[in-house]
Amino acid sequence: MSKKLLLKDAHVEGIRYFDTYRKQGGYDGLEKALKMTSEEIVEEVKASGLRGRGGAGFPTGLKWSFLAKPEGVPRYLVVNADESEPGTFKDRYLMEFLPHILIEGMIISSFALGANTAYIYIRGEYSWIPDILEEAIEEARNNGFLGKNILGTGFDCEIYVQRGAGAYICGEETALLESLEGKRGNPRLKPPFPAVKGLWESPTVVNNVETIAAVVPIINIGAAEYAKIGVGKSTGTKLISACGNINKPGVYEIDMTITVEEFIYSDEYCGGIPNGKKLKACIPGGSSVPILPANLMLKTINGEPRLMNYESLADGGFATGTMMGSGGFEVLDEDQCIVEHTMTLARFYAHESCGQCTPCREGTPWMYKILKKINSGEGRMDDIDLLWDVQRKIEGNTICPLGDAAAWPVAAAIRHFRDEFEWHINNPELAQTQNYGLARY
Ligand code: L3W
Ligand code: SF4
Repeated sequence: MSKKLLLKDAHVEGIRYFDTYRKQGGYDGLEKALKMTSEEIVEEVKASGLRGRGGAGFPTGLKWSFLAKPEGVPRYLVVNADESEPGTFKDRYLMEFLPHILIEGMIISSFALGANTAYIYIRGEYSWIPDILEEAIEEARNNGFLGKNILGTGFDCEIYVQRGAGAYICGEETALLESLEGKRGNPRLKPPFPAVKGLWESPTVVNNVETIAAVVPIINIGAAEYAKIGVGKSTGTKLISACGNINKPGVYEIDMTITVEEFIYSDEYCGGIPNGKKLKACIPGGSSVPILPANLMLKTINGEPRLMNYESLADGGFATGTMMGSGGFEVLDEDQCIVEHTMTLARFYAHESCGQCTPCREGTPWMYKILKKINSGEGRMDDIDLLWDVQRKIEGNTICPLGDAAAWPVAAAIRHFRDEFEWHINNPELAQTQNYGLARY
């Protein structure tokens, strides 16, 4: 059974509220942290090996140590709660059921970074969650953990919740900052990174909800204990939101030593595939990461069992591997059509492109158009090569990662499931009326 750090009290009735959270040991971590120096906390987070849980997996302690500290300039902590990646809903779970672990993590992190103001930027569609967060903030303040002179230490901290308006691009950290400043959420060119020039041109750390929540157990159990969980550079626990053709969709906390096979088939996690269907493919890290067919998903190219962690999922590069991403784990059974699925994703990215860069603005709708044509049985063989060519011209040629995120799923679908594209072209009448996965019967 995986060790639980973030969700250990998720089953406790009333854990959403301060009194219950406190009874379970909540805010002990903050009390401990306030007796440390900010440098000691940063060192602890570095030593824990914690990596950003939003998608990129960047080392959190390293990011914190990049924070510029010019005299007389405020610093900010911004929590990225714009969880919009299709298949990803683990931050929603944390905020809805355990809001205080996020608030506690934010206060510890703000203290470590020397920030007196912190923001939670939350996606607009999570319309019921800001009230939950506001209530938790109020409770923390009423109990002396937030506001002026926290626990008599002289440290002041305020947390504000800002709602987004439903744009996926605002999950990109610099678009988020633009939006938080009241502007249209267009990504900025990096560098400068937010750690140097972020919110209102001040040094800013932007971290995902789960990343900041993980700071609480790191302080509670200590970096050394935290780093013992997991394997290699995948330390600690990871939340995975599981969906698609599985018996038990939901949010699971794993230690990153379990195999993909165990995650899909064990009753502790996804509980297998309904109706005894076969596994066809998985997208393990949110819609932006490459899809992998079952054989490569369960075993690496060297025949080793594939593990649910950053290194193992990426083993083999994009030729035979994928990415941990945001931990949005989607399972596709043998009845699914990869062309249709890829088309749906392409439509999403085309809709969400902000339009600043030509390859993304023009390329994403073009990919959708080609996929739609192939899916509806109107494609030609050279459309597959055209689609490959368009995605190649987007990848690496844009301001922000949305371009790559749109290109990778298309590339992986062609790389691993070219036969399905060809089937649609060779069987136009069937393709017009039937789903590929079902048509094979
Ligand atoms: C200072 C340097 N800071 C890097 C910081 C940078 C950022 C972090 C990672 O995209 C991915 C994307 C999605 N000085 C620095 C530095 N940093 N060098 O490190 O940066 P980066 O550019 O690698 O990634 P990113 O822009 O944060 C995130 C993928 O995640 N994704 C998830 C998307 C959606 C969600 C969601 O719904 N929750 O996360 C899934 O794969 O495609 O590739 O903070 O500033 N020298
Ligand atoms: Fe906008 Fe796409 Fe360019 Fe990102 S890659 S800045 S979403 S046009």
